[in-house]
Amino acid sequence: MTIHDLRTRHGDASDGSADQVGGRLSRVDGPAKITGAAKYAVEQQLEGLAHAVLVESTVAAGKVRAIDTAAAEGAPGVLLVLTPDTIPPLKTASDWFGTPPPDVPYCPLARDIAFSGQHVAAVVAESFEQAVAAAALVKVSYDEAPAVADLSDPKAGDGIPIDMMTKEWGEAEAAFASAPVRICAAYNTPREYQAPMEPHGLIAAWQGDRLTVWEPSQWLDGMARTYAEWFAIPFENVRLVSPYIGGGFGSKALALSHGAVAASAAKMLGRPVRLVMSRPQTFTGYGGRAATRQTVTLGADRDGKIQSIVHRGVNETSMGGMWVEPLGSVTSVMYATPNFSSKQNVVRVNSVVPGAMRAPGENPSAFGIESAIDELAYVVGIDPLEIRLRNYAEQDPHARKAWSTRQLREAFAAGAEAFGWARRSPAPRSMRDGNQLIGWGVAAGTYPVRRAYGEALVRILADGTVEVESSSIDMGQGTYTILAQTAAETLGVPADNVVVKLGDSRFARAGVTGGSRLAGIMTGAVHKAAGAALDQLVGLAISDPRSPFHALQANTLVVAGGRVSSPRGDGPEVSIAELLASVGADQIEAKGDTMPANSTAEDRYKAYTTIATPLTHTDGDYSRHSWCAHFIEVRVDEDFGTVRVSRVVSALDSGRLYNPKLAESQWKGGIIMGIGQALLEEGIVDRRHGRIVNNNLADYLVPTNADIPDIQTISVGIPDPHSSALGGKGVGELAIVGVAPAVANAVFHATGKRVRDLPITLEKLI
Ligand code: MCN
Ligand code: MOS
Repeated sequence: MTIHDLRTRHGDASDGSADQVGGRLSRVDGPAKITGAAKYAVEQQLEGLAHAVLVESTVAAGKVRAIDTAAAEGAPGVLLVLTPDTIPPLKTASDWFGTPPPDVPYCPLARDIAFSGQHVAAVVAESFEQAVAAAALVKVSYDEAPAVADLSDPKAGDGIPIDMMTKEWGEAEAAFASAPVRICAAYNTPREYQAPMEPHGLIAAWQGDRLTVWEPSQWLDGMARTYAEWFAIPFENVRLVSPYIGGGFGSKALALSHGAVAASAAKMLGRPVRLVMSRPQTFTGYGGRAATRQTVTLGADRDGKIQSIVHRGVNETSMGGMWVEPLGSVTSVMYATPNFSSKQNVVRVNSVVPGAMRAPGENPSAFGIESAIDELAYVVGIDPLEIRLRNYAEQDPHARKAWSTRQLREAFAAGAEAFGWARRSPAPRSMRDGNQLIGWGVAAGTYPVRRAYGEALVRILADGTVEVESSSIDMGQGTYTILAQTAAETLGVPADNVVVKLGDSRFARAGVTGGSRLAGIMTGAVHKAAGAALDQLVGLAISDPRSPFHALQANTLVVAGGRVSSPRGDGPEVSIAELLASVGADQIEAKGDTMPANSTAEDRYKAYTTIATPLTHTDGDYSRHSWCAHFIEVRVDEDFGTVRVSRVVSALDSGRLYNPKLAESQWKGGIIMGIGQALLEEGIVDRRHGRIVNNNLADYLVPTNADIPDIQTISVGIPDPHSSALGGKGVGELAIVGVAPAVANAVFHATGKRVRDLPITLEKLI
């Protein structure tokens, strides 16, 4: 059986629209993944493959005094032991904004230690097992220095103010002081980790001064740029290959130091080198979500109308790197308030630099404001849903622009109806089932519509099938599927006749898959490329003297179901293959992109290899966001304090959906991740060594099927022409935003106990 045979189109069988945008086509890559036919990056079988294993720092601060490699070098199968002294220096690469880097050498193995888990050496051997065994023989000694373990470390201090995060209007402090109702509380979120199924890893191979890297990647063009700059070779000389990715959740967008180690080793040996991180190594190979602290103060009148929001936030960053988790992002747009002030600091600690994890910023931000407004609701005695409607922001309160679309009122209404919110008894501890306390909570979420650029190539082959090529990626979101639908709809062919090829940097280019922007960008680019290919096809059919349509003198033709005919139904009807054969064309090819028409080659290079994108979500006249409302039921065991989420209804506005089946799956994935965040996930720091103790999937808990009830999602979006070419808004990150506060609010309703520190574990309830 070939991969193609395995592709089945069982969407809703009754739904004939699977060939179109908006249809419920099943994942076209699903069968290949499930049967094992899909080859992941490190599964490539290459001649002469050698295996690298990292040696990591066991202290969180200080200097490497010495590395004794003698035993490792003498171990069976060992080809190379790399240390800061033996790995050739690379060049420093530019950051993801494309800022020109300083002309200083870059060493991916550290002498100066800034966190436990930093790479200090690597062993390369004939087999993986030999490399693991030899890595254990590398003896590293340190001059250890005192470390700042985490945010609560007394040495951590208040941190550095990030002025660009300040958002202020009105007189927030004064309005708070004079408000009749005042609440003030602190909300904390711990370090959390992306924990994708597939760990970080790669295979690097050189042919002369050309480098091929098979590596799971959310950004082929950006990572290719980094590799090219490290090794001082032209961008075109690097090829990144990443057709399948076992999840990323933000962790796979950048080339990281382990990649530099593997590519250096491959160059030194003249052999391809594979390096795969162990699960514990993934916890420090790329940073997870930064730990955060927020204080939210709300001043309101007795009807629950907000007069003032004063918000202060802090997030962890590393000693040498800068990560800002924008904590005021939801606080500043969710509710109407005449007075507002939000400020943020970052605190340097001895950890890997934190990174992007599904809805960075919006996620913890919503935990603060959506918990705080629930607290306000109880203080003033107003239903938590009603108080949100009373403070509904009719326009973006920060940007002072109209919403492009905001179906949040509709989301509250649809969610409440489906959940049965009207039957909620308001008092905490007033609903129970035996010894289970039942709580119902609500919270809203939002995510901005980020827009950038992408290009696609569409090829109609002689047999009438269609190929779509793009260097964008599918890490599970459904890119393969929605791009097949887009090409199928635009060209008038069945989606089964479209083969989408992604994940190769030789293809037409794309920017980063982050910020839930890829679907909007790439459907736009494919729509444009397919439209251009269709124009060529119809043009040929009308004008080529050999075409069966030539005599018709038509000015347009219809292509549907892969067949070409005249709009009036007179004249012939032939397949695309027959038409191409009649005019002697091998294929038709067209490129489409979403760049401004006058863009230069340099503009394009920048657009695809950096995140310095000019299109903010508040560009022009509108403020663009996705919105959602989560209604959650929890059951809390009165004796043991264990919390189970027993029911979830979420109503979401992501604009037009390209594929409702996949959007629902994305939303559910986000909600599940949010339940994990609410109840389970927490990187636990060993204060003595500044180390994450639970750096494995047995101790770092994520939800299993048994933790997750049926989840109902309701789409309330309408097409949003200001957000994307085809009217969709972001889906991938939206649904995680607001889940944790909805759970916390439900736990308060069940127990009368407000937990402001995630996760909500049983000891916090007793
Ligand atoms: N979609 C849709 N209608 C829309 C928008 C999107 O039907 N209007 C569906 C499509 O199936 C599309 C998917 O939702 O493929 C996601 O689209 P979009 O919101 O544009 O997000 P991206 O394609 O840019 O994906 C990135 C996003 C991010 S930033 C993280 S983090 C995340 C996420 O997607 N990581 C994921 N979802 C993930 N899903 C899986 N399985 N694995 C991850 O690592
Ligand atoms: Mo998503 S955290 O923007 O990759």
